[in-house]
Amino acid sequence: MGGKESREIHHYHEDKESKELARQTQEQMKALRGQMEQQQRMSEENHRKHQEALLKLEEEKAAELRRFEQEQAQNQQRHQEALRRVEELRADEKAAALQRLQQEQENRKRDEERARAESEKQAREAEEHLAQELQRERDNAHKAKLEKWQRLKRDYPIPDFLKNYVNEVSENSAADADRELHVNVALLGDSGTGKSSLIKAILKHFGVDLPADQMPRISMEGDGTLEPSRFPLAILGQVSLWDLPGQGTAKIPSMTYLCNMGLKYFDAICIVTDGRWSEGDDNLLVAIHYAGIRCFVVRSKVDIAVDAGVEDKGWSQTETLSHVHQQLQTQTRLKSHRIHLVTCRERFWKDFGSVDDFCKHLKQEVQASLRDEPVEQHFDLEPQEDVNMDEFDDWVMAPPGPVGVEHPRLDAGNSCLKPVVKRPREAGA
Ligand SMILES: Nc1nc2c(ncn2[C@@H]2O[C@H](COP(=O)(O)OP(=O)(O)OP(=O)(O)O)[C@@H](O)[C@H]2O)c(=O)[nH]1
Ligand SMILES: [Mg+2]
Repeated sequence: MGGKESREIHHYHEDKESKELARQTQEQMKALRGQMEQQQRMSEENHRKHQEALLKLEEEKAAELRRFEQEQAQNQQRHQEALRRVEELRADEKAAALQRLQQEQENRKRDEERARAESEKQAREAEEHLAQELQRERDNAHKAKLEKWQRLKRDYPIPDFLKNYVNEVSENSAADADRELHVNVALLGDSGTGKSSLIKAILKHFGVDLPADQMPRISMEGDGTLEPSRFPLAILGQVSLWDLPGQGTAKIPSMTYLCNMGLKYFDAICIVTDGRWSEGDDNLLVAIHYAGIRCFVVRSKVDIAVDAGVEDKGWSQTETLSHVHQQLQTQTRLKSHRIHLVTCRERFWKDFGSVDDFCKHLKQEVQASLRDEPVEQHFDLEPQEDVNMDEFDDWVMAPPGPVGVEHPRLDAGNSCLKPVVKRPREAGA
C-alpha cells in the first residue's frame, strides 16, 4: 500500500463523508424545505383562515347591517304605520268633530231660523195688531173729525168765499188722508191797519208776481178792502193768503166779523195792529186762541212809531222798537216770538221792520199745519182753570144774534185770559 492508495482511500473517505454531508445537507435542506413549505402552507392556511374569518366577519357584519337596516325599515314602517293610524284616528276624530260641529251649526241654524220665523211671525202679528189698532184709532179719529166737521158746518155755515178752499172732511177716511190739503191763512184786524199792504209785501217776499190789478188793494181814505180776497201763495202747496176787510167800520161791524169771516175754517190767523190794540183785536185774539188756531200778531207801520219816538220822546230807533214790542206783549200776553214788528215801507228794511222774520214764521206755521202738529201754547200765562172751554169756544164763535140782542162779550178790559163764563145758551139759540 502506497501513498497513492492511502490518498485514494482518504479521498474515498472524504468523498464518502462529503457525500454523506451533502446527503445530510440535502436531507436537512429537504427537511428545512419541508418545514418551510409546511410553514408556508400553515401560513397560507392561516391566511386563508384569516381571510375566511374576515370574510365571515364581513358577511356577518353585512348580515348584521342588513338585519339592522331591515329592522330599521320595519321600525320605520311600523312608525309610519303608527303615524298613519294616528293620522287616520285624528282624521276620524276631526271628521267626527266636524260632523258634530256641522250638526251643531245646523241645529243652531234651524233653531235660529225657527226663532226668527217665530219672531217674524210675532212681529207680523204685532204689526197687524198695531195696524188694526192704528186703523181703529184713525177710524175713530176720522169719525170724531167728521162729526166735528159736520157739527161745525151745521152750526157755522162756511162763508161762500171760502167754500172751495176749506178741507172738507170726506166720509171715507182713506180718501180723506190722501187728498191735498188747503192751508188758509187770514190777515185780520181793524180797518186801515195795513193788512193789504202786508200781503203785498209777503207776496213779494215769496216771489209771487201778479199784475197790478190783481195785487191787494191798498185803502185810501176809507175805501179799503170790502170783500175777502184770496192770494195763492205757492210756498208749500195749496196755501191761500186771505186779505180780509178790516172790522169796525159801518159795513163790517165787529160784532158779526168773526162769524162772517168764517174764522173757524182758517189754519192760521195774523192779527194786524197799527199801534192801538183795540177791544176788537182782543176779542179776535181770544177767539182765535180758544178755537185752537195758530196765530201771530203783526204790529204794522213801525216806521211811523220810530218817527214818533224820535219826534215825541227823543228815543232811538232801538228804544222805540223795544218799547213797542214790550207794550204789545203786555197787551196781548202772547209769547214774544209771536209778535212781529214790520213796516211795508221797503226803504226802512235795511234798518228795521223787514218782513223776512215774519215770512219765515209764516212758513213754519204752514208746515206745522200741513203736518197736523198740535197748536202750541201761544200765551205766556195759562188761561184760568175754571173756564169752561167748550162753552167759551161756543159763545166766542156763536153766530151773532139779531141787532139789539145782547152779543156775547169778552171781559172788560184788554185781558184775553179772563173770558166771562157765558150764561147757558137758550134752547134753540
Ligand atoms: N207809513 C206806513 N203806512 C202804511 C204802512 N202799511 C200801510 N200803510 C198805509 O196805511 C193805509 C192802509 O193800508 P191798507 O194796507 O190798505 O190797510 P188795510 O188794513 O188793508 O185796510 P182795510 O182794507 O181798509 O181794512 C194805506 O194808506 C197804506 O199806505 C206802513 O208800514 N207804513
Ligand atoms: Mg185791505
